[in-house]
Order: sequence, then C-alpha cells, then structure tokens
Amino acid sequence: MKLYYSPGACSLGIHVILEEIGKPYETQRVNLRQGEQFQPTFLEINPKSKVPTLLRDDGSVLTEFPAIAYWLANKYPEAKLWPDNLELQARALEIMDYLIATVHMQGFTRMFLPKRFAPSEADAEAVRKEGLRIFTNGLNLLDKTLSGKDYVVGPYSIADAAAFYIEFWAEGQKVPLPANCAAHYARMRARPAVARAMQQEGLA
Ligand SMILES: N[C@@H](CCC(=O)N[C@@H](CS)C(=O)NCC(=O)O)C(=O)O
Repeated sequence: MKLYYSPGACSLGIHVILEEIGKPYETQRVNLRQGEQFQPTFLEINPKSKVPTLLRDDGSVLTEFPAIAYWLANKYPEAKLWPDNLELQARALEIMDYLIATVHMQGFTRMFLPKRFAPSEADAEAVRKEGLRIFTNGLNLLDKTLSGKDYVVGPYSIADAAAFYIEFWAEGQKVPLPANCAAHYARMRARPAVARAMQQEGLA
C-alpha cells in the first residue's frame, strides 16, 4: 500500500489509521503548495487532485477519506477500528461525513483558501469569516458528541482519526478547542500511532 499525503493535511488522519493497523505501507509526499496535485503524474493516480489517496497492493486506487478509512478498518479488523454494532457504525459514518464534508470542506477550506470561494479579492475576508463560523460551529457539535466519552462514538474508531485532524487544524489556526475536544485531542496525541504519524510528517 502507498499513501499519498501532504504533511499536516487531512491525509494525516489516514496516516494515523495506517499506523494503528501496523501493516507495512509506503508514503509518497505530494507538494500541495507547489501544485503537484495538478501535475499529470498525480492526475493519473487521482484525477480529483486530492490527498489522501491510497494505492492498494492490487494496483487499484481508493480516494475520499471516509472510503479509505472504512476500507482499511474492515480490511484489517484485528486493529479494532470499526465498531461491531450497527448503531455505532452508523454514528461513526454520521460524524465522519459531518467532519469532512462540512467542517473541513465547507469551513476550514474557506478559512485556509478564501480566494477559491471569493468572487473578488474584496470578498475574501467575508469568505474567511464564514469558514471560521462553520468550523467553530463544527467544533462545538463535536464537543457535544464527545460528552461523557473518551472517543467519538465510544470505542476508538476511524472517526477519531477524522476528529483528530480537525482538532490539529484548530490548534494550528489558534481556534480554541472546547473542553471535550481539547481532552480528546490530548488523548489522541498520547497514542503512539498518532505520535509516529506526526513524527513521520515532520509535525512532532
Ligand atoms: N473529500 C476529500 C477531501 C480531500 C481534500 O480536500 N484534501 C486536501 C488536503 S486536506 C487536498 O488535497 N487539497 C488539494 C487541493 O484542493 O488542491 C476526502 O474526503 O478525502
């Protein structure tokens, strides 16, 4: 397996999952700042120009965080990253979809790349603020989800890897983490697999 990633990007969550699983894998850095995701070599692998991208041992490529995370967790059940009851499975998918499709894609992307969404330069600040509103709202909802639990759905799962990269971004952007998210983030940082993934990406 080979993970195409960019240091500190959402691919960090998949990197954490791979480290939790502990099977051999390679990594290939994609320089997003230099636009490597739009170069023909990468487009051949993932025409969506996004990381995470997973090249599997049979040569097939899997994209989109929830699909990659779900496939890994179910391919390697011994890592116990996927809950064993239907209700918690549905909850894990529910929160991952919200964190990635809304908090990340609609919130953080507006904060980080406002010009992509702004009709003109003058609109960029308003776009950034709207992104921050969506992102902060998402952290508050995640905080409620975490109430009374160590991990997002109770037992540790792939949903925690998604929550982790969002919390990591909040720290980087100096957006205060609500109490349950801060405790979850500290719990995640204390996991050896998380420390290894961060160290490999040069983030530790
Ligand atoms: N929906 C995608 C989102 C992936 C995504 O937005 N990745 C960002 C990095 S965090 C990326 O590759 N951005 C490159 C670009 O948009 O040019 C997923 O679930 O994997």
